[in-house]
Amino acid sequence: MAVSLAGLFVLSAHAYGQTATSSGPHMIVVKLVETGKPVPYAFEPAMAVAQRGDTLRFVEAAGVMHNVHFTKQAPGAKLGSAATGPYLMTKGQTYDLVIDGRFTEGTYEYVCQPHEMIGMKGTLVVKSGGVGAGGK
Ligand SMILES: [Cu+2]
Repeated sequence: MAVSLAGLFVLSAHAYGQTATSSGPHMIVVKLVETGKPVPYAFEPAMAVAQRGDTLRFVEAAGVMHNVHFTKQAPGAKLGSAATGPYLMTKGQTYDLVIDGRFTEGTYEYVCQPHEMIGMKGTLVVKSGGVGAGGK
């Protein structure tokens, strides 16, 4: 009983300042798709908005080699090895990127390295996760 009450408290603290339907960490799915137009491959959707604690899940949906490589990070961000994700090859394969303390608020841009030249790119906007999301 005490444990579940504590859990509820954490959830409601996280939801502070959010809309009623937005509570707790989210799984945000970005598919790596074959579109045919105007660029043959794309991140779908091309823009994702996340908060600290969310997970960005990239899903291989084309069966073509893709990855996620950040070309722009928000000031103060320290993605480290997460700046370049592993190659995804097989349909349904996923790559999860947790939006944790490595990420600061701001705008991030990423590309798929094999398809950077043909414009396969995406944008990630990280917004404040509310209470306690401050880093140092
Ligand atoms: Cu690609």
